[in-house]
Amino acid sequence: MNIRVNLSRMKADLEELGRIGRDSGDGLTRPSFSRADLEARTWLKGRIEEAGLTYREDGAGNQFGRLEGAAGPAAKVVMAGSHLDTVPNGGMFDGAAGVAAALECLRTVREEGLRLRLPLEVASFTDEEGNLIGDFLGSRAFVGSLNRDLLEHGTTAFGRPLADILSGTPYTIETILAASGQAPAVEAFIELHIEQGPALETEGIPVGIVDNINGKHYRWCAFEGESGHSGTVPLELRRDAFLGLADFALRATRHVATRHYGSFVTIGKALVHPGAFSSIPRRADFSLEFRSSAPETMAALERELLEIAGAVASARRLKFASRLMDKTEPYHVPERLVEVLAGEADRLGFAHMPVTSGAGHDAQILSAVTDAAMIFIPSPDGISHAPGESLRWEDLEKGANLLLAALLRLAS
Ligand code: HGY
Ligand code: MN
Ligand code: MN
Repeated sequence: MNIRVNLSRMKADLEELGRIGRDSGDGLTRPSFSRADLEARTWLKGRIEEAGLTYREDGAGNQFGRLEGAAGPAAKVVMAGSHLDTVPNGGMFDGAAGVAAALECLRTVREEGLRLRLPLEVASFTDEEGNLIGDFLGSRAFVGSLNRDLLEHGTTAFGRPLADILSGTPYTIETILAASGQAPAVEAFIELHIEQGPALETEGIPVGIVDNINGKHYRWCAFEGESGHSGTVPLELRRDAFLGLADFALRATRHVATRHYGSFVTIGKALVHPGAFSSIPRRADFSLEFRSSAPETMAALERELLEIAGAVASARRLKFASRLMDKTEPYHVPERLVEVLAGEADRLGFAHMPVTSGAGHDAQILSAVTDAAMIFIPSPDGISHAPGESLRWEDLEKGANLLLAALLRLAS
């Protein structure tokens, strides 16, 4: 079958969606269940219904559009999609490109009057970005891997409990936990996404076929020392928590760069107490995030980075404590899907290359219940999670046509 997506329709969808949640920093701030997100949800529901697909939501607010297949409603579904939520001051294509491409594929199949063997679904998952409780709230709800205790007692990025954020929406912790019971059996899941890194752009290749998705480990940590007057306590007598953090940050980065090249470590958030210019920092709270594509490297990084923190604490007469906030395992994409995507890309005449995803994605979570794969398209200048995030429309068209070809093959 030689059917193709309609780029101008996808472009119009993304431009319209890109106006929902505009912030003062010329980016998009559309965290799940915010006013902007609720507006985007309404927009997506309308587009799904206009496309003649059957709309549904589950208890976690995950949104779906369905096109029935000849094998009937109980058959396994071939699913494609991503997420509509964004990081604060993010870009307009992270997640949205995958939802728009999946919607366009199903719209095209329906318009062509094709009756495939298996049903197709477009999916948009709640809170991929982790503004609520850990990353991937929606896709974790879908696969049934959520922790009730965390949902009830965890604190969201807004400093408020989840139940607070949910008030005023049709969802509760109970409906979120019940979402997996509503999930259909899935034959395969494919997510189109911007690469968010420089690999495809550097090689000048329009399509990436993801072979691995890095695991991520995220802890909230603290060094504890002793406050004092910045003008009277001699340097050699201080127990300065900020210096502990600074020392750890440099040693941890050097360690990962030299002993685990290709893995990542980031301290993205730090709070110094009491935070006065004339007080020696008594406490430094900070986020510690590390990522790698190998499970054994993730285990080594956890052990070694905590050892470094302990060594810094004892050298500086500080206390160190940390707690796990969230973690995902590295994911290796099954050969059968890599072969489908590579075969269809060859048939379409698209140059492609294997890419490891440094970013986490819903596909990684869906892999708990089905085979999941990803199609990457280039991120000009490798920019993402920032207002400058962009894509080239001709690359999106290639990626979406590859997605369409893969869906037709998997559902036939
Ligand atoms: O953190 C991640 O990699 C994803 O963007 N949530
Ligand atoms: Mn994303
Ligand atoms: Mn993201």
